[in-house]
Amino acid sequence: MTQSRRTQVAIIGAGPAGLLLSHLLDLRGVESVVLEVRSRQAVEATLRAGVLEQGTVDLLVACGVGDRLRREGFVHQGINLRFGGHTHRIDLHQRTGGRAITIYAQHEVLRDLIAAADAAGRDVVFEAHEVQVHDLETDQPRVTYSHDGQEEELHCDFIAGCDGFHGVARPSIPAGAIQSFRCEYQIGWLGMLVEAPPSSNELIYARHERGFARVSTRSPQLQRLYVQCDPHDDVSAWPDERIWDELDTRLATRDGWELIRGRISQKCIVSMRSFVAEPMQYGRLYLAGDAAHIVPPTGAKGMNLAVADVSVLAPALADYYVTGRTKRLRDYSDACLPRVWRAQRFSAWMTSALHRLPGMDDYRSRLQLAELEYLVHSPAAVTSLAENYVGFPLPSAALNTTTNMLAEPTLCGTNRT
Ligand code: RFL
Ligand code: PHB
Repeated sequence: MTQSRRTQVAIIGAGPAGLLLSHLLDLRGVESVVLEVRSRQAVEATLRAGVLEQGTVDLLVACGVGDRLRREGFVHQGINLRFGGHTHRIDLHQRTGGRAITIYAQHEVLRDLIAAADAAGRDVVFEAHEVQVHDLETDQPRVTYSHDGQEEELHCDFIAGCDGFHGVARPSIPAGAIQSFRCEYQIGWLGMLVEAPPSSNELIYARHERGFARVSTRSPQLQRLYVQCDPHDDVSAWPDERIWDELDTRLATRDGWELIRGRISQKCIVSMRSFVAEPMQYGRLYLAGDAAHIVPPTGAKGMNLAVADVSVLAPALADYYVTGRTKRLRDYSDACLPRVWRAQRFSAWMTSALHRLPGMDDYRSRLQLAELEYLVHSPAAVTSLAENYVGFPLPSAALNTTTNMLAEPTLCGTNRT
């Protein structure tokens, strides 16, 4: 027999978008249930992003989940571009009036958000299978799923599709109701975790004839390294010796800089693509994060965009419960898309400026070098790179995370516009 229950907002996906949305709603007195297909252990262990924009850090701190991030994250005031055997430091701090990025792994952010959900007694259902959304065009949508062999039905006022690029929310929208924009770059990144102290104090983005390479860090004992590869490669095509050879070649400098080696503990390959769904909503379903848009990881924007989306969606939903008005919800997609496209432009530009793209001939390779030479010698171009890389501030309303819902009349379940 199907078991039924009710919440205000059903959230699909316990990634950064879903877990942060649930947290921000809770602070505003709005109830939610998060449904996640994977186990808690898998969610807390999956390696992904590492670069948090200043605005993301500010929001996580303002909403009370930033203590460990502030203690354990590494604040970086610059990044290095390396090409032609030379390294050029981009001073993010100086170029952006004191802003910076923080290196703190995505799964650590998720651990902090899950701990906050536990502390607040919020409902996060891990291993929720066969999730399906229903009645999106009505004001009483539903989500069905199975959990522990039991069929479940969750009635709600709104559904947030925070289930990533391969989730179920976006494909549930009728064909023709949203427009998709996409680009496949036909290149991949092989990412590894290396048990060794950092080879560089700040991230290195290297452009080389043989392809891109990147040096990042996770802790005083762990490095995160990437090399451009064929997206169809299997990791078995990349034994350790090949990885070290490629990294040494692509990262070589004229001043004898050396990459610190260590045991490679994980390898995985990701394909570079860009995607945007417009609008990011349909009926009572709102898409956020990778469910609505993805970027190649070169610009380190994906998780930051997921955070920016829910920083708009949470107050819009809360506003509905306080005032009964749906205007901010109707405007959700329009409010998010300018930032999404700005990040698309920047990520596509950084990807094409630093990678060996398929079909790239000698002429285009020289143009790429000329672009980078211009960039590092032009204060205007450096400032443009820096302000995009550290990210644009979130709207100030997003940082006001403690709207006192209890002081206001609650119109839960009504349909006023
Ligand atoms: P996520 O993180 O994919 O979370 C979606 C969650 O939904 C679950 N799910 C379902 N649950 C229930 N039912 C279903 N049918 C479901 N289908 C899926 C999934 O299990 C998952 O838990 O999406 P979200 O929350 O939108 O967050 C997006 C970010 O994860 C992503 O954009 C970033 O990781 C991208 N990214 C980076 N972003 C940054 O801002 N800075 C970085 O430095 C950065 N580096 C990276 C990256 C992504 C990378 N890869 C692996 C593509 C580096 C790499 C290598
Ligand atoms: C990472 O540390 O994993 C990382 C850093 C910069 C990027 C992407 C990923 O552009």
